[in-house]
Amino acid sequence: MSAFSLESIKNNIVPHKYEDFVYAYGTAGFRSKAEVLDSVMYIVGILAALRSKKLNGATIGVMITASHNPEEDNGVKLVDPRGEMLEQSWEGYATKMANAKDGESLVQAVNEIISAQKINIETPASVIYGHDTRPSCPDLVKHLESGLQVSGAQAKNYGVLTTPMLHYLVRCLNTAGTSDAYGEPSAEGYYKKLSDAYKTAVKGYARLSPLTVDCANGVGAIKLREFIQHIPEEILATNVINDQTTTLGALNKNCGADYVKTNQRAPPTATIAPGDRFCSYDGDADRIVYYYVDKDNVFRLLDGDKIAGLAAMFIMELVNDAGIDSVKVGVVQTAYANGSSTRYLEKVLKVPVSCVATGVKHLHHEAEKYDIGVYFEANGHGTVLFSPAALNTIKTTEAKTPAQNRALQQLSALTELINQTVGDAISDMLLVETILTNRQWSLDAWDQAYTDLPNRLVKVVVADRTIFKTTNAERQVVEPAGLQAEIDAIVAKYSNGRSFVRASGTEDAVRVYAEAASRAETDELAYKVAQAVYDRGSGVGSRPLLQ
Ligand code: 16G
Ligand code: MG
Repeated sequence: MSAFSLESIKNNIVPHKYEDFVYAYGTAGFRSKAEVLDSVMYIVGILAALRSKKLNGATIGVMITASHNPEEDNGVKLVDPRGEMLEQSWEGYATKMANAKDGESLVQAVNEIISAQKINIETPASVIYGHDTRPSCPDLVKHLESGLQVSGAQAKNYGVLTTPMLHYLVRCLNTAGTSDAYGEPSAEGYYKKLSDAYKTAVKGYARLSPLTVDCANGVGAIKLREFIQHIPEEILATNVINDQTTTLGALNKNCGADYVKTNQRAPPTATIAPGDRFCSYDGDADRIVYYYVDKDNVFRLLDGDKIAGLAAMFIMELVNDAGIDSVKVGVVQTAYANGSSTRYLEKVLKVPVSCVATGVKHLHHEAEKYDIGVYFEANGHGTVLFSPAALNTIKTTEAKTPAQNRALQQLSALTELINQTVGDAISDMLLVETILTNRQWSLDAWDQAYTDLPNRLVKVVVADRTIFKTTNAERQVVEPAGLQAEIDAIVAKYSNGRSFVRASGTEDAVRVYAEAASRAETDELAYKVAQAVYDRGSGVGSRPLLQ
């Protein structure tokens, strides 16, 4: 291991592929075509080392993935010591460093961070990293390693991982040997923690019919196969499909959670009949949706909103049965949550619901405000967080009846089963399977909680999406001026109408969401709002591009 050296940082800079390409650390880190990311990997290595030094040598994680994006894309994001996303105030540093085009300006950017953050560069740095199955990963890893090398970081490559496993490892390493130890910092440790908890949580209940898991031809296939070695088939039966992790071009192609959610249909590779149980992961296995076909062979999606409703319902009942009513449950959603789901949570479950801006980090932070915070985006990103106080109550309450004892044990198992660092497809799948097994419910039975309002998501390509500014958790537009009034006037004409617009954080487009009482009304509402966005956005071409 070498020492931190500004001279080396300058001399080893990786040139930018294109002169005019502008990099930005966005909702999911840096993400774009893999071919432009070499220079970014190098600076991420340096940034991760600086972040570790700033936090007294705590281990920082780096994950190389572009999630549900096509195979030719890639991306990279940093993971903070407790397994959360990189603190937002550092995103600007990442962007600044990534756009430094020569050694001099990179060193200047590094020096600015060191002085603004009062970093002692003598402090040791520790960084771990992992990547998904994309063919571009090995080369990108080399550039990352070069950045870690010039920063003198102690680094460890964990190889191919799901994103949530990397988050898990970071938390384990940083809590090892403390009273807060999260687990064994290895893939085995992760499998063991989750599988042991699952066995406890379903003990005494009959196993459900097999679950088919579409792994998007990504890393989830490899890791799920390893994981299920830890659970006997009499306890959990799975059937893995879309597991072609070495077939070029297969990743996320016509499969995976994003395909299913966006197209509202099963992947063409899935043969699905009434009574069958299916779920889909995305390319890095941090997101999941369930689905089935009803008796008339109509496709039914059980998305992140449905998972949130199921989890909140089950956990609230356990809290009640455990006699620990002081522990308050809350749910966090975004504006994309179906209106019916919000109504179900508020009116039927009577659980407090908060709405925050899109992006896991926003939901995660809001969920931390509850004793037990359930958070899910409609697209299937989400988890359940237990506060230290809630954990303590669950662990220390003495049961007075067998029923109370059982509820406390179940809650305790859930605290181990549910990934506390970030949404995790494998862990979320086990959560859903636990609840359905405890209830002996089919997917159809779960789906009865409420009926989704018809909804439509459209994309409008405009000249400059950054002029669209929102407030109130993205539910209202403040700029361009006048647009919100126009949307309000359009929405007012539709029964149960709701619509909002926001600039995408991952694509160059403005997204329009609409829902209303009927499919026809929903489509008309979406189209009218999209037209209004297009007119204000000095649109590209002659018509709004709806996708
Ligand atoms: C990213 C976010 C996801 C969000 C999506 C929105 C993370 C890990 N991922 O994938 O939470 O739903 O962006 O995309 O935060 P959009 O801004 O293009 O609509
Ligand atoms: Mg993902």
